[in-house]
Amino acid sequence: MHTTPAGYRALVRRLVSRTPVTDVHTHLFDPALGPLLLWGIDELLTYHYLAAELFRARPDLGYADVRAMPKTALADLVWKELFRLRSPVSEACRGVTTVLSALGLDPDEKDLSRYRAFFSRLNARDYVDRVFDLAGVRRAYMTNDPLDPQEAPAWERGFRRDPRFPGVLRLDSAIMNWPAGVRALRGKGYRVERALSRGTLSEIRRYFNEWCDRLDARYMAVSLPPDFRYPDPDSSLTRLIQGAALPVALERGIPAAMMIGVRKLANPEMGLAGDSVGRAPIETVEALARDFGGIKFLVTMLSRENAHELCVAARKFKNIVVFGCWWFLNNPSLIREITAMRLELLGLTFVPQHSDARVLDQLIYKWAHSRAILADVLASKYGDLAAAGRRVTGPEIKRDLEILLGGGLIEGWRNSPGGPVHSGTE
Ligand code: RAT
Ligand code: ZN
Repeated sequence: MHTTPAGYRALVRRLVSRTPVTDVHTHLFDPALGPLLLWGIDELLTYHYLAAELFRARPDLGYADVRAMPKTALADLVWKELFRLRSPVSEACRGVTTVLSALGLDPDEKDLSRYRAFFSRLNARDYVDRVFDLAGVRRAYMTNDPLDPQEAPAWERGFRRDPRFPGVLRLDSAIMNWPAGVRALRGKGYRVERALSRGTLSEIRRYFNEWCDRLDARYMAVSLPPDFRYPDPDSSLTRLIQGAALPVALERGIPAAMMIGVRKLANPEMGLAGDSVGRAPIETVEALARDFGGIKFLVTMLSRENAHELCVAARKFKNIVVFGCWWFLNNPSLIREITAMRLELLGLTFVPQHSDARVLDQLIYKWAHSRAILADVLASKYGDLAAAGRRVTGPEIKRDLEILLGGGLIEGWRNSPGGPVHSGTE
């Protein structure tokens, strides 16, 4: 009889481990896009989360010197510093360890030669099957940037899609730091000016629409700084979101994802690893949800304080779907806290996690680690519920997990046209 958290734990763990996951935000690519899909030991070890940790262990190293290192030399150095000279206890290091073990490798090799030999025998397409299988992932949404010179040509030529990799139009390169995107947009044939005239906004909408078509984009996404405000007539970014991105989301009936709270290049020397965190005003999210009631907003926020405020906002606006424990929140202690809080405030109406994987193999550890926590937190909730008199059965747990992990919360939405939607008071 499963009536206590401990009693539920084994059952829920088993069911969670068997539920296929739809990963709603990754930086992985359809294998048809060739070298854009990263995988293997050298990519795992040079992941920007680990690059940041290398400088913690070796503050004597120069940023530029590390940047100039060949990838294999950098991977060797990371292995030595973070895995050999110290125990790899950080989450990003533990992740590599989990991956190696899951692949049947000894995670305690002195150097990388055996790992490299192992990966050299694999090919990307077969390896995608193997990793999806090991990670229990059914689909991994991509992050697609049409202004990326590495990525765009393949889309322009066209290729046979792997349906496990749905497309997502990422807006940052076009609209961040406007007029930074003018040149690239003009290069693609869009008649945009630096001034955000009606004509320019209409051309940007044309860019979004045409690329949503080409990617078959399931949603549009942007990452936003903590000082992003709405309304704000003086901000180009706000005007571009309000006058170009959101009208396209509304017209197409696709969600708009906002990832809020990143302070880009707080340390420019570190590149991707140099971004930091800041708390954002939740009022902005609420005002957007109120004024664009016909749009489903997928929202994740980077600061821990915002994680709580976002739950409250989602209780007020039915068109906010909270997703994932993003980046610096994607650590076991915080995932545990945030997941419990979300279950308490939102029931089953949120997407507990996304992987943010940049390297295919990371799906294995990101999902193994998150699944274990989700299972424990859920088991404790079912135990509490049993104590209150309601016993949840195995089939009911399976149903709940499909709701949480199956991707239905972000898919299948049809925006209703019309004015603002208010959820009213509770
Ligand atoms: O988590 C990360 O890898 C970050 O660098 C970002 O990719 C972030 O998730 C983003 O999508 O902007
Ligand atoms: Zn990301």
